[in-house]
Amino acid sequence: MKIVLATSNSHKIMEIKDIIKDILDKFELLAMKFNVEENGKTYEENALKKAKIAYEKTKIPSIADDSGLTIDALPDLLGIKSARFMEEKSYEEKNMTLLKMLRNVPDEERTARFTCVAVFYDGSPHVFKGVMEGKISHEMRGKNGFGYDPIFIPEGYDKTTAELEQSEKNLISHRAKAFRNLADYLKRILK
Ligand code: ITT
Repeated sequence: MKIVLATSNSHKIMEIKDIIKDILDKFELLAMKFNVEENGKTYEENALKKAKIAYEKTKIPSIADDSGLTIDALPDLLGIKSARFMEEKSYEEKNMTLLKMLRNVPDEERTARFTCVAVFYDGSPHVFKGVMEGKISHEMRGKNGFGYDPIFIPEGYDKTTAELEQSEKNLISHRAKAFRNLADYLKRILK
C-alpha cells in the first residue's frame, strides 16, 4: 500500500518519518508537494484541504499536517498564520522581530504553544491533534529543528526545541503527539 505525505516542508518530512518509524515498513510513504492555498480558519480546515487535494490528485490515501505557534502576549499574530508571518524574511529575522516585540514581557507572560493537526484522508477524513505547551525564550538558541524552534522552550525544559536532539523533540512535540495517534490508527487499519 502507498500513502502520500503532502508537504513542502522538508523538516516536517524528517520529523514525521522519525515519529512513525515503527510502522514505516507497513506501507510506502511518498512525500509530495502540492500547491494549496491555506486560507482556512482553523488548523483542521487547512490540514484537511492539503490532504484532500493530494488524495484527489493521486487517488492515493494522503496525510498532511497544519501547524503553528501561538504566543499569548501577541494574540492573532501567528497561530494558523505562522507560515505567512513576515513571509519573505528568514526565520532568523522573524525570530528576532518576535523577541524584540516581547522585549518588555516578563517570563510569566511569555507563554506559548505549538499546535499540530494531522489528517489522514482516504475518501473520508481522520483527524489527530497535538499541542506542546511552553514559553518564548529571551534570545535565540540552538541550531536543530526549524522555524520558531530557536525561541521556544517546552514546559519542564530549560532548552529551546532547537537545542534538543531531533529524537528528544520527537518525544514531546505537537507533531509527535498528533502523528503517534495517526500511526496507531494506521496500525489498526493496516492489520
Ligand atoms: P506545508 O504546509 O507544505 O506542510 P509549511 O511549512 O507551510 O509546510 P504549515 O502551513 O503547517 O507548514 O506552517 C507551519 C509553520 O509553523 C511552519 O512553517 C513554522 O514556521 C511553524 N512551525 C510549525 N511546527 C513547527 C515546529 O515543530 N518547529 C518550529 N516551527 C514550527
